[in-house]
Amino acid sequence: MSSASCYTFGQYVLKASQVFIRSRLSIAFVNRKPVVPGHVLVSPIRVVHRFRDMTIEEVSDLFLVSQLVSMEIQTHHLCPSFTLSMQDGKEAGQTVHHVHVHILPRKAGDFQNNDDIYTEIEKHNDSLHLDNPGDQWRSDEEMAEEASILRKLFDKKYTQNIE
Ligand code: AMW
Repeated sequence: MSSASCYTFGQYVLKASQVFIRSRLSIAFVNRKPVVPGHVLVSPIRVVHRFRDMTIEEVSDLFLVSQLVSMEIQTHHLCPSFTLSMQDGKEAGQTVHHVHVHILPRKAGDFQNNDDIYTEIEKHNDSLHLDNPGDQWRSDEEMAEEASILRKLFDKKYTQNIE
């Protein structure tokens, strides 16, 4: 994985310790406030606000990395299914001004109704507007530990193919 000490994620700065894949045009990183265990994000490295603004190469890379992440996480978290989602624009619930794919591991019975996950994502977005949202964020150490476990899964097999 190429090194950088931090990355821009819209209006935020991500520590490199949160990132577990860096391809030529995308990064995959752990979420500071996951909706379900293993909820991670994939973004273009370039700061691109909207999906429509991405180049063909960026779209292709973003979805290849998303596919790769879901394949490995499936084995790692022993989860058979995923919800992949993208909120493209304020009215759709996008809060970070930088394209990102949410990858959410799913298991049988994890929500009373399958689509409740979308309500949870919505509530989760609302909570980003609380007075002290940082109270709900995971520590840098916890995120770094999760990323370091995930990085090992990808370093071994794939990094050379997606760099
Ligand atoms: W969106 O509402 O824009 O579809 O989702 C933003 C996502 O980014 C949320 O899941 C939120 O927890 C996550 N997030 C925001 N800032 C950071 C950060 N600095 N590090 C990791 N995840 C973040």
